[in-house]
Amino acid sequence: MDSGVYGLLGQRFGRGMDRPFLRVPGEAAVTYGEMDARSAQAAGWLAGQGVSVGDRVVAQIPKSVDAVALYLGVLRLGAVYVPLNTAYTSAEVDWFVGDAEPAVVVLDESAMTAGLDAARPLRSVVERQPDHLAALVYTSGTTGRPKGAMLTHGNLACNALTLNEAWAFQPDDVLLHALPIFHVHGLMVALHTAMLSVCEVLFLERFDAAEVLARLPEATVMMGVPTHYSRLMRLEGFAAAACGRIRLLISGSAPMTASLHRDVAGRTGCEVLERYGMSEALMITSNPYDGARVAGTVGFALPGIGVRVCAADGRPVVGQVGMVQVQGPNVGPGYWRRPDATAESRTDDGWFITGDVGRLDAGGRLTLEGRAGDMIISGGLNVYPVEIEQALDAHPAVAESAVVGLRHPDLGEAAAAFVVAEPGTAADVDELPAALADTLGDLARFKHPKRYVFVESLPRNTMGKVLKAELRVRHGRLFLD
Ligand code: MLC
Repeated sequence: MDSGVYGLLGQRFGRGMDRPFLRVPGEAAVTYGEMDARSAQAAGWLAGQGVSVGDRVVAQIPKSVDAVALYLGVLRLGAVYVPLNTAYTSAEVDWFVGDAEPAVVVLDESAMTAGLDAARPLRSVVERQPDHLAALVYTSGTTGRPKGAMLTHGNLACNALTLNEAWAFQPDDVLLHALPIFHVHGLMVALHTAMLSVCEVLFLERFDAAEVLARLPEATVMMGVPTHYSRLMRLEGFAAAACGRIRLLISGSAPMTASLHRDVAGRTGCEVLERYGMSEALMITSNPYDGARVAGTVGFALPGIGVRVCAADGRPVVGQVGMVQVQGPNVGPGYWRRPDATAESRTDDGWFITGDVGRLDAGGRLTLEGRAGDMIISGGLNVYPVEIEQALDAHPAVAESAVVGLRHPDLGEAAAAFVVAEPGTAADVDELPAALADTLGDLARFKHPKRYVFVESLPRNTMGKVLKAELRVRHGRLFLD
């Protein structure tokens, strides 16, 4: 793999340069050849800005054809792509820029597009080895400080090849793509897998259930998060007729409930294929393409990947609940400039500790049972309570707070804040949520609690630690009733 992941993709799509790649509804499809040329312009533009091999390029830009060209241009130049959620506030972006120390930060899409138009294309693909860095994908940390998960060319290439085969991609597939492209799911899993078979990608700007339903009859494969499927289920037209060409519906990034899995199958005749992954290790397990897709499970370790579940004493166990650990060419080398966090995430024998709790059956099928920490997965996005609690606690009317994830009919799980008002501040409970939302102004809106509950005190154990599990049980139906 001398020319890295771009070399691999190019080798495959080089056979079909005239074939359509990205098709935005209402626009002419961009062919593979056109994307190859555009990414060469992106590489030329970046080189003109002083970007060279190994430099980071941070991008916070809307989903577009040129955003894909920028990503591919970074890969072919041998630089390191750092995508940021478009919902991040400028305070959050400043933090990421400070941490990643990029050569270039792309925030203005139209200036970028003009830059690409004017750039001299750089057609060569820089030589890269499997252990060279290709991307940093930020995931928030348990201490509230985000960590950049490093992904190499080798990680991306091997995972793409594995998924392309496991999910039986063929040149006549049409992938319906309504995911954001600032995370591994929409950017790498979806695009690389399709590119390896030179497939067409129906490229929707965002997930709008009605629009997705309208486009579904043209597609053969869709990848989404459970919220996408639960939103589709609310539309009557989401039924077998709309899925006439569909051969595969894939779900990931958050657990799909067994009932949603059954409901989708009942309505469309398609058994959703649920898979499991994370930014640090790309895709880890998948339900089988041929074989039983069991609702509520995430299937088997993908070829070449080791998955084990370990008890508290570190012993691998079968049939019992324990910590899920992973090993393989999919696992990234660690967190950017955080050797402490990298070391903490590895066992002594080098397995990556996912932070997920699960159970393997004797046949190797994995069922996830929850997470070791407090992390909330809301609509496929990770939300870290400590970051929100720290901001809430800084408000003068707040004595203390605890943020937990509770079941939510749309988002799967959503953040709820339990707040103890500061005595004597005479906080007006009706006005407090608005005031607190203001306090959270530096944090992206998707992280903000969807509900504030004012309580006299927080439940604690004898050591004084807040019992979040008790809050989750006691208020488990907050968003459901
Ligand atoms: C949007 N909002 C959310 C949210 N998304 N709140 C909580 N959780 C979310 N996921 C809030 C906004 O802040 C805003 O709040 C309001 O909802 C409307 O915003 P929107 O942008 O119009 O939302 P919508 O388009 O409806 O988006 C919801 C969604 C989207 C579920 C379609 O979040 C989505 O596409 N999620 C997919 C995420 C994803 O790709 N994850 C992959 C991670 S990779 P307000 O208060 O301003 O009104 C990974 C590894 C792996 O995990 O295995 O795949």
